[in-house]
Amino acid sequence: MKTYQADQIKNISLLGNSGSGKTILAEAMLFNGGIIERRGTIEGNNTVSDYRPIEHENGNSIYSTVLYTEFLNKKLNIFDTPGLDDFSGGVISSLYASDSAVMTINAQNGVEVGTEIHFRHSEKNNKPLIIAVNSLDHEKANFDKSLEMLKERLSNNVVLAQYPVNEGVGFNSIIDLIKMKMLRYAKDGGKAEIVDIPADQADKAAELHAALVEKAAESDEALMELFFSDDTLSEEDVRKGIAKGILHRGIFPVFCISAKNNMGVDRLMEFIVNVAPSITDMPVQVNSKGNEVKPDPAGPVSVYIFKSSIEEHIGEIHYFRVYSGTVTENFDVINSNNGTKERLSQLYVNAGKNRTRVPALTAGDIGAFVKLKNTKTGHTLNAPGNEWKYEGVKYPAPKYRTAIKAVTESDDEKLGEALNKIHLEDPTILIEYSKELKQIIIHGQGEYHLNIMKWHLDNIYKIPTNFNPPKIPYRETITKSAQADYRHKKQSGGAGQFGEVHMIIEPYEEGSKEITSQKINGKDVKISVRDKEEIDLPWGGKLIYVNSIVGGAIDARFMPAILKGIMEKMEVGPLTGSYARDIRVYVYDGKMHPVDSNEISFRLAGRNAFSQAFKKAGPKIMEPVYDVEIMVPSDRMGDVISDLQGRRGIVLGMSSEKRFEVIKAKVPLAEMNKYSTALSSITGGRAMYSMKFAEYAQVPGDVQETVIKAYTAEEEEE
Ligand SMILES: Nc1nc2c(ncn2[C@@H]2O[C@H](COP(=O)(O)OP(=O)(O)O)[C@@H](O)[C@H]2O)c(=O)[nH]1
Ligand SMILES: [Mg+2]
Repeated sequence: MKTYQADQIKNISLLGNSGSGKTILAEAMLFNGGIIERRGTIEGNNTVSDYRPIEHENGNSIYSTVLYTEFLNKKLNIFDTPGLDDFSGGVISSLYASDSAVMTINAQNGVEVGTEIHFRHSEKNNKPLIIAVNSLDHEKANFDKSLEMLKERLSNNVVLAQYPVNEGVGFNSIIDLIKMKMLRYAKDGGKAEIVDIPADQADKAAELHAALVEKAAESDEALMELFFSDDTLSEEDVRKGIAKGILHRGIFPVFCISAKNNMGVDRLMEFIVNVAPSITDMPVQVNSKGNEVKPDPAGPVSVYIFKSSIEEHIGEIHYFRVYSGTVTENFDVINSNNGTKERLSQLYVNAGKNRTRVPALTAGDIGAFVKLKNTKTGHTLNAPGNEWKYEGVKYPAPKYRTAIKAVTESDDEKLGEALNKIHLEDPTILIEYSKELKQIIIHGQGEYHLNIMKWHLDNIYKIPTNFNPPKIPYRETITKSAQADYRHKKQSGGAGQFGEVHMIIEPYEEGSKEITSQKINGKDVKISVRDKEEIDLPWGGKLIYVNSIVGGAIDARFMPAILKGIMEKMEVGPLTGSYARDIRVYVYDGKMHPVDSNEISFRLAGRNAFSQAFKKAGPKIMEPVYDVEIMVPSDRMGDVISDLQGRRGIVLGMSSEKRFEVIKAKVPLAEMNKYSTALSSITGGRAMYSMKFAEYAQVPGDVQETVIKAYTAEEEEE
């Protein structure tokens, strides 16, 4: 394969609802480029893109696949993405590595849930978008309806670049409004015969052409002036106008295809290679030092790894995008993320699992490395001397959790290794070994997402596992002040132990002031602050440790031992054994023994005094509360809100954003179990949401009772 230069390379993501024909379109594109000799089918489980066992099992793309093809002396790098929102990680990393996207629409259904969701991803990533209405050969194809939905549900900037002459069974002709010609295809598609527009289509074509020309003119002032004076534009100027309009999402041109019959695909590819942006048209990449990294083939080598996968017999494959320079084999680079040296021993371009070795790849291109030692997704490799990094792919925060356990304990280690591999291939699956909850918690994007993960554990790694309800990381705190004394004394032979601690504890809040006196046993006791330690607890919240000892009742050297004792109890709250937080402790009095006092004695006295005081101080359970943001079509807003209220959620606000209502709420984590599944069933899958930890808040009395009961029952079981 020849080495392509930046402006000859087009990186495109295929977006669209599941079943809209992305994978089949990719297949046709590879065929038209001569990369494959025959086109596979979904039913035959032999497409280049859906090559993984799980994809054959499901008849659906699960991961994004990197493919390439060559057309008209240009290179197209294609990212075939999964349509289901649970797998949006693959969509987001693909968009990151592309310069534009093609959205396939199933002409039977028009705009679907996944269309809206993917459109939104393209919007967030600010990538130009071309629309391909597919399956025009289907008996139920409805182009006009699809177009109407596109304009209504996606954008007013949707404009026809083509329309079908004879949609439905026998579909073979398209009017091209840029060329102002008709494209006619033979039965098995391929290359169009280009003929004049027939008389009966002339008026319609002229009218739609005018609309396209006007839209193209809108994208550029000079073109607009030209358009006003001449009332039309040359084909060249229309192309220029469209290119500009596409670039800033002012135009979403609509093309017509039957991916299955390979019709319209050649023209779509021609448009992509000639008009869609390449890296040189897009905003210049900026590295973490704020410097522009120009896509210069002679510049220093800098590549970003946007995706990794593990293939049988090969191991890890790392897919990269070249930001600067020309990568060649046997080149030595430095991984900027961990400082290690890597040798790029082999360089590939991929079409699914098929790899072709290439001598060089230049800025703007996409390729793959194998046999790297210490490199992972998200890392940057640079020519020695440069320590560039990039902002990188921003994966969605996890929003679905489950606990997982190997059925047989002896599989634990194997399970850990398998989970690491799964995370490497899919960074939206996060693994947390929670010491606190004594569970392995898997975080993902939805129930289906984690079920697919389990399928891999069962069938590929052969590790039987169970999913269990994940525990909630509760916290404990106190609601009022309390006092306790404790004397630890042991004098049975040998060296004795003696320590006595008097303490007051109270709830702590950011900015609250220390007390100056306290009534103890009917007497006002003055409390002064001699020394103070503010401890940021590893599990969140604070412990303020105040030394208020007067008259040397306890030596300062014993204070750390007392704190140690308190911390031991902070780790296992008295109600549910959860971590405690937000407490201020005053040690104001005590007693020492000239011989028997030592650290152990004070640690134990501190621990027990704290434990007793805690129980008297109105202990309360706190739970994690999340900020939840939900985007929902207006007609489902009421249902979503009442469901949130059933989850003890507090709606903080609502606002309208393009095409959606946005609901912001605070909801306890304990009530978010299986939320993605519930939300999907309330809205027919048309809502999206994200969640982020907000704060710990005290649980209501009835919930506290239930939680304590559950904890006690579990303790008894153990
Ligand atoms: N009739 C017809 N069916 C198509 C066409 N393109 C794809 N399909 C079928 O639609 C189904 C989904 O296609 P696929 O490429 O997997 O869609 P994806 O989920 O978007 O990747 C498969 O059964 C395809 O054979 C087309 O142009 N016409
Ligand atoms: Mg697919």
